[in-house]
Amino acid sequence: MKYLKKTDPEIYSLIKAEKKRQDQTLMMIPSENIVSLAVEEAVGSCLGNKYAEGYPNKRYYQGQTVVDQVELLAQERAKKLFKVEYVNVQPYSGSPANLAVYFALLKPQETIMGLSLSAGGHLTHGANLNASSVFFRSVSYDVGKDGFINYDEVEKLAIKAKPKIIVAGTTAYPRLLDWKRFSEIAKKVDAYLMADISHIAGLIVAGVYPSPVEYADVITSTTHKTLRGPRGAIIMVTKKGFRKDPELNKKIDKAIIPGLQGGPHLNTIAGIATALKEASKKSFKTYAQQILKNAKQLEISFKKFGFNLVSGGTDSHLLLVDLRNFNLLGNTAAELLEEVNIVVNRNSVPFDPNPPFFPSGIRLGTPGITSRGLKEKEMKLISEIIFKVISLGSKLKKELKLKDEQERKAVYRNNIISKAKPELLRLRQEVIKLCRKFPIPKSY
Ligand code: DSN
Repeated sequence: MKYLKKTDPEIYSLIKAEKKRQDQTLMMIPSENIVSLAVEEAVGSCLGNKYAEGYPNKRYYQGQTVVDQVELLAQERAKKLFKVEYVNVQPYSGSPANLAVYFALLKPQETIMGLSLSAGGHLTHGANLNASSVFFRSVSYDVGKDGFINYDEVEKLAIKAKPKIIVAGTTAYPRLLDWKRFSEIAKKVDAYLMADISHIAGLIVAGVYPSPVEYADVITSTTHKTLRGPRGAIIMVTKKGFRKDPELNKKIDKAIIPGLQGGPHLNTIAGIATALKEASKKSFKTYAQQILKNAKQLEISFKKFGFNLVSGGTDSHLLLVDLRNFNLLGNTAAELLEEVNIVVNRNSVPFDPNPPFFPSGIRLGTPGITSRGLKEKEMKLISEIIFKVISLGSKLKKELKLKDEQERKAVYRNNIISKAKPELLRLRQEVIKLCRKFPIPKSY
């Protein structure tokens, strides 16, 4: 970064600081991951200078000979890897991708049906205030008391609400989705089935999580989670989708441009193409298998330490921990863990008595730490550190006689953190030592 250092030392030093933070931190937010330097180079390349509104061989500007090839390559790689008929690689990220599908297939105020935010759905699956519920009518299905989606309830709701699109997708649901059952329900009410596989795309292409390709009509995905690419998204149409609606690709292309977006970010598209090439390697399958093994080990260790896991465990890369038996808010737990360089996010749990800003749980996952090469042995150590931190927080909250309402205020949470400081500093050194032993890889 010698040019950046000279031109803009402030931004240069902020990037250096963030690099140091990432080097010394266990990245356990399940939607985050670490791209290779090859992907970083593609994203930082001169392709970002080019405007290319339209699609390959049908653009509105001149000078497209090279970028057309970039976009076509990304499309071909995605089609091959996901085994689908058609791919649009232009969405800027997951939210615009989902909105584009709604825009393509629905008239204003027609109905979409998705998993509720509180049960682990995404904002764009019809949550309050999101465009998906402002411009369309939205109804939500939930999980049962056991933390699993109850497909009989989904079916009942679909028959009642008659959605035009059923969204099968999650951001905080640790279990497998039953694509077949979703497709049967969609067929019954003549809805499109849209699978949002943002979290699990990498697991699907590696063959360690069931693919929705046989069952969904349309599939959306971000490219930066388990798929380990740059921040972006893709929309895919399956054979089944084309049988239902032969115009699906045209409708989606039109919804992206001119519907929602202008020029595609070709530097990102090149980064997506490179990540797809990396994900087609044999080593990526081993990586994805290890993501699952690591999550399973966390499940086993967490249970041993008395943590309550939503749904009792995981079939994927993520776990949702309900902290009510530790009498600690997700905020306090996540802030204490950040002090020891373990970064997770606070998260609502199903039927959470607390509001989303002060939820009762934390969500964590294994894609980022598996990219560094950590395995089951290290998961045991990490869960032990997490247990020590959270039980210390819980003990101090009791000793300080903090009421639940007080815990919502940063000043009181900081009291817990400052009392815990000596132990937190010691544990932080253990985490840094682990990070040094497993440095962030430059290539995959
Ligand atoms: N914000 C992402 C996540 O953390 O799961 C979803 O878009």
